[in-house]
Amino acid sequence: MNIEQYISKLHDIGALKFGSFTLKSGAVSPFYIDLREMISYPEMLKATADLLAGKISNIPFDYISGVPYTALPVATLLADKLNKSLIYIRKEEKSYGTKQSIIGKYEKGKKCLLIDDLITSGESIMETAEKFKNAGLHVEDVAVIIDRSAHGTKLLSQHGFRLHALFDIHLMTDVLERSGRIDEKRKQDILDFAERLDNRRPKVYSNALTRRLLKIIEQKQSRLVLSLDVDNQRDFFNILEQTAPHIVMLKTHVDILSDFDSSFIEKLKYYAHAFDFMIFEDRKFADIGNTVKKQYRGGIYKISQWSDFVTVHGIPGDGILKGLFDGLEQKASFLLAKMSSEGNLMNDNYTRKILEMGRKYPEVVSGYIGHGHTADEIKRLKNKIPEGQLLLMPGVRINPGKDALGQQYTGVGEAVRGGADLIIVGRDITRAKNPEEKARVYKSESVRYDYL
Ligand code: 5BU
Repeated sequence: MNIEQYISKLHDIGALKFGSFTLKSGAVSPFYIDLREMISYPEMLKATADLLAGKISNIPFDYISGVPYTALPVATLLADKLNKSLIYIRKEEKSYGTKQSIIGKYEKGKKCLLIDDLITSGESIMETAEKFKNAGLHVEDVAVIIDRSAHGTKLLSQHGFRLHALFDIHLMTDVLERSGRIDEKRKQDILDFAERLDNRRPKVYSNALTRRLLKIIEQKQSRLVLSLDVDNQRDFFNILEQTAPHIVMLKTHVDILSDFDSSFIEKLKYYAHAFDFMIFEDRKFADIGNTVKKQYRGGIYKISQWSDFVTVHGIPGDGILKGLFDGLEQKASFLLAKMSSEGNLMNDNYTRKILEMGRKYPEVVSGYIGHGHTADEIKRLKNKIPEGQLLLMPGVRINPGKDALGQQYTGVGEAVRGGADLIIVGRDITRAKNPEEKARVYKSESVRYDYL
């Protein structure tokens, strides 16, 4: 069986499924791979071992190990074929007896080849490799049936492992499309999905505040920022109380409130702590360093005392960042790279310069406010964002459109498909009959393509 026949056969036996699958994270994937049932098809099990044997023929190793349960039968066949002995790590920790978690005889200092069914992030296979290493074995090579991540090879090589995959999702979709098993649209959906997963993979984030935000995203399974633009405290806290469980960050325009007093800040901090969200005052600073320094720390609002993040215009040059953040700890900004309003003057050249500026100050620039009308436009912007910084998108609504004053809305699906790390939603939630329910909808839309 050659690889093309093998992929087609995997589809025929139901190991590769296409449609709409809700993953553990709640994200909806256009494909699903389940190789467990392959054991019911002896010719497929044998073909897997044969193809793997061809793939690893030049690699020196002493033992073969399959990761239980799915890869273990394949590894057994391969061990038989190559006349190598098998070892494996039991899936469940043994709490009695010898406490030895590696099953099978081995000598320390020897090389072990790891076999798994598929890799997505590479993390679980690296964890297994670590256990073998702790037991005194060398693991350098990992062979899998499917590499379904776009950059799995790179990821593993950064950690000192070589990945050998029978096929990746590019080959998989090519073969299935050519044989008429999927159409071109489905193929594109699958490739897009995989790419988005890769974009969302944890990176080295620019500063401690960004990392905290990412942690909350993971815990709350939400990428929703609520923009709470109401003019009195009663409405403010009423809406906040209903929506707080669904948001990861609250965006304020504190100067909109007509009844602001210091109790507002105390209450706000209390909610942020109780419901675990961060605070972001959308102040859009835009003056010389000396002035913004005073605006940020002083006046009646004393923003620097309670807001984790603020928005900043790069137009005055990078002195604005020094003025704002010099001497402050645990505070960061989002630079305005592209506004959502119609006719705004931020052209591609301006956006590029803002990203260049932000790249130089990862400690105080957690990301950028950006906007696009389609997933592709957003994706193009997202791809330019420096590593470790985020893309936040306002002008997002379930239904695309405009308001009467030049605000432009892109559909939430486009924003999320384009790879926005956070979506900022205001009136569609705050003016809803039931803000709680609306926030819940945005929350689940916002993580539609996450893989956690
Ligand atoms: P809306 O009600 O979802 O339209 O509220 C959007 C919020 O985001 C509002 O507070 C704006 O001030 C803010 N915003 C924006 O809409 N577009 C931008 O480019 C920037 C901020 Br920057």
